[in-house]
Amino acid sequence: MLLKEKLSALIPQEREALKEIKALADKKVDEVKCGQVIGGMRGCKVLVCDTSYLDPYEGIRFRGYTIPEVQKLLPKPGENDEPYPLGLWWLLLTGEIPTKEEVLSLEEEFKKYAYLPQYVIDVLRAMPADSHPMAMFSTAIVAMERESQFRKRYDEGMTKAEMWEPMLEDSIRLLARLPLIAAYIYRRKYKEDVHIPADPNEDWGGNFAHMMGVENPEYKNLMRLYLILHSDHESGNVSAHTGHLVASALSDVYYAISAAMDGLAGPLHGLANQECLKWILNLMDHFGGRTPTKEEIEKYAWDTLNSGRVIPGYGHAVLRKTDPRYTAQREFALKYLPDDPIFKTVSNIYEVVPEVLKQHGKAKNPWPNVDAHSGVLQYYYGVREFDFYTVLFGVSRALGITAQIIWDRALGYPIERPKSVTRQMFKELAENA
Ligand code: AMX
Repeated sequence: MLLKEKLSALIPQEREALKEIKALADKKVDEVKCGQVIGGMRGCKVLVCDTSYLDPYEGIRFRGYTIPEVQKLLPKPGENDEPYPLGLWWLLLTGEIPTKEEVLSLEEEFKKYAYLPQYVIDVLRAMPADSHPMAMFSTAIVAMERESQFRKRYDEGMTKAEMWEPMLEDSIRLLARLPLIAAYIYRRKYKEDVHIPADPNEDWGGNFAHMMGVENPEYKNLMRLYLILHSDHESGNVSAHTGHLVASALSDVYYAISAAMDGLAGPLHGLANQECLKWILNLMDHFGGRTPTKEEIEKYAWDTLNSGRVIPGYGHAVLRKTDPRYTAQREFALKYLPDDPIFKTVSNIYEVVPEVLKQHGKAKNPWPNVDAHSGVLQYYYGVREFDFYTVLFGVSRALGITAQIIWDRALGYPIERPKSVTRQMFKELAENA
């Protein structure tokens, strides 16, 4: 496999490079303030992640490339299409923009494992009809743990240096199936349990759109874009950090990704896309279904804040400007659905809410994040079941987390184990500092 060959060549160099950092073991890299610990470790430099970096004012760069650069440089199925999401996975793993041939080799590899075993279907069907799609998604992933090559090789006594190989194998097998699992959940829950077989001629992203049942080339493009945008956001966010933490105990990819999905399912993280479209549609309903004026939006935003709720899709723990993932989706909307009334509402909200949040004076970042825009695009193409939106996010986020934890094993990072002290000890430490 071309990707494995590439990684086999890269890993020894990167292990050597890590030795230079290890030699600096006694050097200070950060000072941690009391407020940071009590405040969810915000801003503490305690994680290392090479797949992407999130600059507060510039937004995400995947291996140094901005979103517009990735859109321009990664190979595409056709001239006017968005890139292959698996090209992004190649980039995250290797740091290099792949050739089309390299991406197609990965597409072929994925196709070998792109089937849904009956036992996974049975597990999903055994879950009560009102189970949240994220609970179903996470359960299906962990159910497949029995197939882990990593666990098998661990039981056979593989060395630490070999661990990245079965991690890569497990990741490919899992990622190959995620769109099938997600589409199965979608069609079981919302489309009368009628399922659409995979199309062997489609790429990983286009096939996902096809199996969801939206036969529209624009939606396939949107799906490719979506899968790229939500993939990786360095490693401190809840889902990526969970994946890294769980994998650090040498739990395999299935355990790590299932746990990561449980974190993504929180309303302050990935579930915000579901909450966000709900907020927008409630706002429109409140004004008789029409696009409300900016004054009306302003009043509605204040009502939300005054009732003690957050405005979903706005704010971010790291970002301090409009999320470039929001901007990329806005550009897609401007191209394909400029006159859609919900998109117009999203645009008006963008003009009003940052000012409201500034006046409110609490949120450190009044600008929109990725979730403020993703729902309207799905809704436009007919995917209107809000509680499914986080599953779409999850399929994409698994690209980033698997890339991160394959490298965790390649570099032999240890089990994560920070120190905790009692609240009293912590107070004394701060008072005596
Ligand atoms: N609306 C109202 N209040 C907000 C707000 C918003 N959109 N964003 C932040 N605040 C409030 C916080 O609740 C907090 O209030 P508190 O002091 O009473 O607890 C205060 O502003 C300070 O918060 P912060 O330091 O600016 O943000 P944070 O790092 O603690 O949290 C986030 C970041 C994203 C959880 C928060 O901005 C939020 O709740 N946003 C809405 C939900 C959302 O869009 N989540 C998606 C994030 C992206 C993702 O992971 N998918």
